[in-house]
Amino acid sequence: MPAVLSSYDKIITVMPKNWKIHQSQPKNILSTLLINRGLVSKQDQTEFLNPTNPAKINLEDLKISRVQVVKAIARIKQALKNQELIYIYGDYDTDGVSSTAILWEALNSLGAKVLPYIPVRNDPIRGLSPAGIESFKDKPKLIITVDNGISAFKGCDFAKKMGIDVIITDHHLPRESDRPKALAIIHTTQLAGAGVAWFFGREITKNVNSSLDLAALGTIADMVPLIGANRSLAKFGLSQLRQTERFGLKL
Ligand SMILES: [Mn+2]
Repeated sequence: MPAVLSSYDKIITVMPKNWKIHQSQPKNILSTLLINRGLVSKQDQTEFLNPTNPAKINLEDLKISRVQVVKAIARIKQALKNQELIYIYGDYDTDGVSSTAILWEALNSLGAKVLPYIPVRNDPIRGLSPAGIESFKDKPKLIITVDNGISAFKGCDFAKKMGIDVIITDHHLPRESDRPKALAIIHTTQLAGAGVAWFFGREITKNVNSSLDLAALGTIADMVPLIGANRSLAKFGLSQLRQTERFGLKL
């Protein structure tokens, strides 16, 4: 016995044992486990065990506005045609870096002039900001935020003043009921930033297989609940991750 009880020991010593045993048929352990996770209906249980291929999930199911996606794609097509410089404005955590890579690859595959921007860790400014925009090496015509931007009022206003259009893609809860003045806002709280970027990338390129590995990485690292579309991205993305040719992700 240690001389001093650790806090864990104290908890287990003090805590009364109060086991709640769920009723279960001996043969139906799977059903019991699913119900304990809140998956009661047959449909929820089937979806949990056999997630839908993300290629088949509609934007409407994710509460992503198709009107905003169409508007954003029209602006991207214009940028492609005129070879305008585009910056993907990301974040430095795993979700932010994965999101940035997903959209950079999508646009690069179409021949866009596109650069990634990841803020420096410990920089007090995180998310689209005037200081971030000013630190760009070259002035872009279009900024696409990933995993940030839904509350970037100052960043959007500054970009506008500089003659730069902004497309926001984000999954964070908005801090205010107002939205920043951006050209288009692609937003849902149902996914991680990488999930939002993946579905937007799918709409831009019509390629349903690329970067699923990165979408899974961001989704899992951001610790969003692994149900619904997140589960789909995790399942299909993990199997792609096993065969990835990405140097940094190869085991
Ligand atoms: Mn995130």
